[in-house]
Amino acid sequence: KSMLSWQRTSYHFQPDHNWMNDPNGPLYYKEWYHFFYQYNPDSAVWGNISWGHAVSKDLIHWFYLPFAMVPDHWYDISGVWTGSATFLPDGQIVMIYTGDTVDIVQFWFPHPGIGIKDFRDPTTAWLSPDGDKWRFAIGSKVNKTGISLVYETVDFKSYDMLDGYLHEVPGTGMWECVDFYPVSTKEVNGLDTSVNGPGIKHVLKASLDDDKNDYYALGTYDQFENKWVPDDPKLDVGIGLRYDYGRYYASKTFYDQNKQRRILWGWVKETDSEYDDILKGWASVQSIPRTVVFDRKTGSNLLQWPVIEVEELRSKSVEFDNVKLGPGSIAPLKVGSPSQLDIVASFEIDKDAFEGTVGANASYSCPTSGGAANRGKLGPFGIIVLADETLSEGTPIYFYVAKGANGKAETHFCADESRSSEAPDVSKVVYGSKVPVIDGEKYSVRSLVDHSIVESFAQGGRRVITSRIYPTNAINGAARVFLFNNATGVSVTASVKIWNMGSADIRQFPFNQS
Ligand code: DQQ
Repeated sequence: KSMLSWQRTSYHFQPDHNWMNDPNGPLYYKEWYHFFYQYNPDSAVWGNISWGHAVSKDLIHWFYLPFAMVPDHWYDISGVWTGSATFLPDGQIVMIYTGDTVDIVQFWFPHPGIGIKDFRDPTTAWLSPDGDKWRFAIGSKVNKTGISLVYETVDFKSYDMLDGYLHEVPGTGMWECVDFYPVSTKEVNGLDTSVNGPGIKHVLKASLDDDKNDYYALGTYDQFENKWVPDDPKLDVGIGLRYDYGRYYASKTFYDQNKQRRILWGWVKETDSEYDDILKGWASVQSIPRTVVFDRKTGSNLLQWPVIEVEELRSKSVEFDNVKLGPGSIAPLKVGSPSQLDIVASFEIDKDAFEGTVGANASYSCPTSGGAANRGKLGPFGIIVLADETLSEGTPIYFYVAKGANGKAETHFCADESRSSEAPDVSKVVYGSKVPVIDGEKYSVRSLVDHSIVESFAQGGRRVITSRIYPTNAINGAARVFLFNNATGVSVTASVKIWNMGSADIRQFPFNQS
């Protein structure tokens, strides 16, 4: 255990020990943020699923509380699965969740054409157009078509299924952990789940059981027809945008009425072996909660950003301004606490060389183009985190600009895990996607580094990549940070600010203290 103990994160939420998965029923109530999570009280692998519970004043420092729910009724005896919270006008809170019965059936309201095991994870409820009924969605599938169904209720005791589907997308398989919420196209504040009307789009998110990623799409919700229609059918749920192009699943938002914002939680799974998880005695972390807003610049994306409270952990900072990086160069950055950092970096590529370059790896794609070692005319360039002195280990987070013969440029944002660890039995892939870069914008990235997790946000949160990595040399104080430019055809100018990050205080609630 001690050999692997450095892998524990210092400012991400995780239980003291054992297995955790999906975030459940997050909410703000009587001046406390409440967080619930799928939890196995007995071991570091999935099973005996109960609801763990923790509270916080700031979403960073937490007190663990006793379990909120354990499998103790016939309808959830095999597990208290994922669910969501709804506030009623009289101040009551309703939690609706999926119960797993003795024969591993997710008991709810049987529906023709739908398998009894393919039916789960109710959303937060919203009000029907006339305001007298509650509605919520669940995820399911019919053959290989992912679907979402909507139920209506007055009292959360009896329910009617509405006709048809909220939405369906062929070929996407089972939809888990559906999320459905409004975003303002005009203002930066978040919206309560029941809000609809002009200047509002609705986000529909599904966690695809088949490929274990969270896909969202922007669209319009017709509450009278109870149908959601994507803005762009090519970017529909499950075939278009992801919240995160790394390790991230079963996410869920809630409206924080305290600060008028919508906050996204997501489960970050281990990518080491189950054997290592048992040795460590724990598995999984939650991402740093993120605020979610509509990207008014592109009109076609969400922006995700770590909640402002994480900045409370920032301490000493160092700045490196206008660092010139010639083609094929690398520059070490001296930082204080290299395994706990908040890094903000921006890059500009030499204008004349950029414009003079025509046709540069137009078919580039992060997952398949050979990672940060593959040099092109206009990329890759970026930062390397959790590296050791000799770069035998390190994780490059980078941009790669591709340019078609027509002179049109496209930017890719990637994270390359292939040299992140010398340990056997850990998954090491190259993550990433294209990212829209608007005229006048620099290439910009923010990375939160916390021992074995790196969350990276490009272009103000238009694209996000979470990496779960297990270095063996680049640990604690031995880790290093580098800037690099592996492009062959351009110089890059980088400006970077790096903060040391303190640790979050996460412990049992002191019940015995007065
Ligand atoms: N995890 C829960 C289910 C959900 C799945 C069970 C997603 O409710 O569909 O632990 O990770």
